[in-house]
Amino acid sequence: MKNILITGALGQIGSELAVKLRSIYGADHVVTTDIRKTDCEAAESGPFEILDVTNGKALLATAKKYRADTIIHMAAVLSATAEANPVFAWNLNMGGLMNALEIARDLNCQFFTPSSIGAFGPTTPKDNTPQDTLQRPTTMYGVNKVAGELLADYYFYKFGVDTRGLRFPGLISYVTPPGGGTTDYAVEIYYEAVKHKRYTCYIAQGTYMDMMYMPDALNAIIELMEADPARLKHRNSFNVTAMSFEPEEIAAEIRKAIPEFKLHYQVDPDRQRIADSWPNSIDATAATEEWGFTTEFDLAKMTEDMLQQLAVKQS
Ligand code: VAH
Repeated sequence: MKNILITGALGQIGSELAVKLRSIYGADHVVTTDIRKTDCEAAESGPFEILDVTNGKALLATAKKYRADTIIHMAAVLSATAEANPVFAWNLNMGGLMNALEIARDLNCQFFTPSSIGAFGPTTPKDNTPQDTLQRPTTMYGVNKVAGELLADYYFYKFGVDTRGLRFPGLISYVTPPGGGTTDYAVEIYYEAVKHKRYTCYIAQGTYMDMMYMPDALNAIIELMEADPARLKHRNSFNVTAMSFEPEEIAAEIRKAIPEFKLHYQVDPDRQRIADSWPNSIDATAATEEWGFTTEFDLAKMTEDMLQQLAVKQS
């Protein structure tokens, strides 16, 4: 990877990935793009362009302007937003992806886009979900992710585009809060714990979902993109996870640092329905075997770092 274009670069993953990639490849070798500019390091530490990924001509012009040889396509809406606006989500998530894949084909770029545990549905085996299994999601986001996996694989098999992807679990970070996700509670709880020592959770007690701390997610993207293609039996997309927990478990970990922390519940039926359709835990063996996937952060280590970082950020 030497000239990287990131779409959706000011979102939860992109905003931290851009900074990390610039530290590795050089600021001028990573152009960040998003639908609007916000004051953040990802927009100000190197070249930035306002870009609507549903405008294929603009995306092509930007890729040519920066001589992109790698496209990291992050622009999409997440599960809860997609479920509330399914037609908008299809047009953005699939229209943007199609444009990005076409440009990767046209300009011979390596290509990454994330999938999600949302690509699985209620008929998928829920525990230790295999890499290769039934995928019949019941959400627009899940339909987008399965279609996206198939489309990215198609561009690999049909046109030889070097496409690679990861099925991410819920991602937790203290830099850019997520928006419109189902797993966002696992981020909000830390912010609220530091600010108010209490949190009202919209996901029901006992709801297990896979999660990962952002530093592990960023490393996974870079390690996958740098992996020897000859070792890859899969492309789009690899199961990756670091942990699986339910709200009470993250609260118990928080109480080790904030003993008076209180967790309440006010379940959001829409996001609960999405969460209930997803696995309890997934199996990441294929990622480990094919390109050495590992993680550094478990729930205890992540909680310690999140609370420390947020105490500084919110002071
Ligand atoms: C969401 N954070 O909640 C995203 C992610 C696995 C969850 O895809 O929609």
